[in-house]
Amino acid sequence: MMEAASFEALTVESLPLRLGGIEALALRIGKDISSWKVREVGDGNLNLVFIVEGSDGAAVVKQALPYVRLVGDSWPLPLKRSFFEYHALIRQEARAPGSVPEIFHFDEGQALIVMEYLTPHIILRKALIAGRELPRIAEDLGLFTARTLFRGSDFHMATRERKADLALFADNVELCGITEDLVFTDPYFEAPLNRHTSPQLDGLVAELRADRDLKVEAQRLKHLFAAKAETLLHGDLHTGSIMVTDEETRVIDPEFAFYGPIAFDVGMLLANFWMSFFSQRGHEQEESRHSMRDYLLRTAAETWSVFRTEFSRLWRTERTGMLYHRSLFEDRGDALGAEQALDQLLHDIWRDLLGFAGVEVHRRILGLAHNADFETIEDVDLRASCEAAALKFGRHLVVNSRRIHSIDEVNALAALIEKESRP
Ligand code: SR1
Ligand code: MG
Repeated sequence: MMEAASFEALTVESLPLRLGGIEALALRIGKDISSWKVREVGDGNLNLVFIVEGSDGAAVVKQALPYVRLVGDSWPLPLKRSFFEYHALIRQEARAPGSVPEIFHFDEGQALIVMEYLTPHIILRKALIAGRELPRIAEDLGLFTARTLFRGSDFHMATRERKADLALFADNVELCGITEDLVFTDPYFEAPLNRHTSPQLDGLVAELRADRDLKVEAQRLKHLFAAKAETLLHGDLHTGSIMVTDEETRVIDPEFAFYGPIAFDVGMLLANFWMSFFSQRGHEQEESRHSMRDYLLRTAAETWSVFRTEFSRLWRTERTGMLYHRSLFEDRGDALGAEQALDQLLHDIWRDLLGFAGVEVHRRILGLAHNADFETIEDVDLRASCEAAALKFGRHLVVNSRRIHSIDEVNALAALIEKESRP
């Protein structure tokens, strides 16, 4: 039996020779490896990402490293995350066709995925920082979340198949562990790798860490995240995991995929729109971001509305799994019963997504992994003022999730807190 080659990280120099024999890649970009141009462009927290251009085209090679790139080899991380990413991408393509990059090749031993080079797409977070109003994202992301989350659940899948997937993704322990610690726990105490804009935020940070209601609710959310294996999540659906043009939206990077609550992906996504909203004041030196702020609130509202509509459509037309079986409702002439169950389910998702959104806002300002929306605001006092407003908003979402009834209410609250934070 042939020995599997042991893992070796690619470099710009070694890539053509090492990957030149992969037919799927050579077919896409050209066989003459001497003409391949390779750039390493990874700016995320974990992996290597190369763009490889040849005479006939280009492709992306993403390779996991055996440690957290952001921190270094003191924090080991299994290469197997690449396996989960590959399997999640395949399922997302099947459940929401056209929403993810095309996969050309996967090498489990080398933890690398060769995929479509998306051009002229840019990372959504960067577009929002630049003040671009992307016309399609609410519709595309509302559909993406509804379709992947509904079709990966026991509302739709055959239970044997879903349980097999549950078992497959249950092994993504370390990546889940990152979320469990970084999102739900570390922001709420002085964890060693935490940082925040100091001294400007010191007082507010101390207040939040002493806030019993906030901590209890954050732990309820962590419990939900760990125990409610409801559907296959993307697991890290922030605006850095989305690539856009005015015409198209693609979702990338599902290496955190595992079975968890539907509300988690939706909440994380909306949180990133709201963080972008609060950060806009830090980017408006040259031009007003008034219209951008309106656009972001509108986007959050439209994403949620598209999600609800599509999820409801799938509930009525594709509810083929073992939960809320039609034999109890439609088949007995009780379509209203199925509608009542749908209402209740959407209500639960709504409540929980508010909480998940709130903790996501907190962890991006108080924890290890910050986001460029705030980080690129050079004036530290201005940045702190934007962050403080977002922190207060996040606290309100987490603690009052039971008492907030509509996305218009949330957006009105965001607008009010943002306005009051102005000098
Ligand atoms: C140590 S990894 C930090 C963060 O980067 C990823 O994109 C996830 O959001 C994770 O929480
Ligand atoms: Mg990522």
